[in-house]
Amino acid sequence: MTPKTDQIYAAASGRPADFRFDSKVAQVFADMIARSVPGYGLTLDMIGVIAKHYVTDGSQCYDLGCSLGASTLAIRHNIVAKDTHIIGIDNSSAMIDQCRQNIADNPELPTVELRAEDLLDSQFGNASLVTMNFTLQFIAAEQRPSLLKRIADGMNEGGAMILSEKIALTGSMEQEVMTDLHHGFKAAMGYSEMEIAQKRQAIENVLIPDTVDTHKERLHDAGFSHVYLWFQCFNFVSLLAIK
Ligand code: GEK
Repeated sequence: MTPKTDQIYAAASGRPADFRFDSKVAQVFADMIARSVPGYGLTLDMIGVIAKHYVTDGSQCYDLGCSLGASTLAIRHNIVAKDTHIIGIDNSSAMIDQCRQNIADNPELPTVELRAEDLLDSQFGNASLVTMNFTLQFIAAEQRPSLLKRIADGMNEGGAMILSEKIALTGSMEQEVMTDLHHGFKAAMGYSEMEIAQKRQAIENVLIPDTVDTHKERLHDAGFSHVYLWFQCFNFVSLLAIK
C-alpha cells in the first residue's frame, strides 16, 4: 500500500507545538520517516541481514519503538532460526494500533507480540537480537544508561543490538555542514523550506541527539563487549553492539 503523504507542517502555523507520535503522525509515518531519515530503507534491509545472522534457535527478538512495525517485519521476513518470537514495543497507542494491522496483513512465523508500553517499564529476556531503530533519541538523556543496561542484561551472550540514531557532531563546522546536508536531503525528498523549518522547531526539544563517542561509551558501560559503527549518512548512524 502506498503510504499517505506527510503534509503535517505544510501550512504556516507560527511556532509549532512539540512533536508527538499521535494519530495524525501515525497515519503518515511511513512517508515521513522515509523522506526525513537518509538511509532509513537501508537500515531496514540491514536489520534483516543482521537478524538472519544473529538470531538463535529458541530466543526472542525485541523491536523497541516499533512504530508501524517496519523493523519488526524486516526481522520476521529474514529469521532462519527456529522457535523464535518477536516482541514489538511502542508507547504510542496510535502507532501500535496501525502496527497491529500491518503485522496481521503479513501473517507468517515467527510469532509477533505487540506491547503498548513505555520502554522504561519494559522487561527484557532471552534476547538474541534487539533493535532500536531511531528510538533512543526520544528517551530522556538521564534514563538512557539504565535502559541500555536493562536491555543488555536481558540479552544472551553473543546477541546483537542495532542502535540507529540521529547524532550530534563534535565540531560546530561539521555540525553545520551535516545539518545543511540533511536539510538538502529533505528538500530533495520534496519538503518545502517552511516544512523543514517547522519540523525542526517541533522536534528540537523532543529528539535529543548524542555524539557517536557517547553512544559507544554508554553501550560498553551497559555490558556490550564490541560496538561497531556500520552505517553513517550525514548526521544519522547505526551501531551494531555485541553482548
Ligand atoms: C522503524 N523503529 O520504523 N517507549 C516506547 N516507545 C517510545 C518511547 C518510549 N519511552 N519514546 C518514543 N517511542 C521505527 C521507527 S520512530 C523514529 C521509530 C522516528 C516511540 C515513538 O512512539 C515512535 O513510534 C518511535 O519510538 C520512534 O524502524 O520517528 O524518528
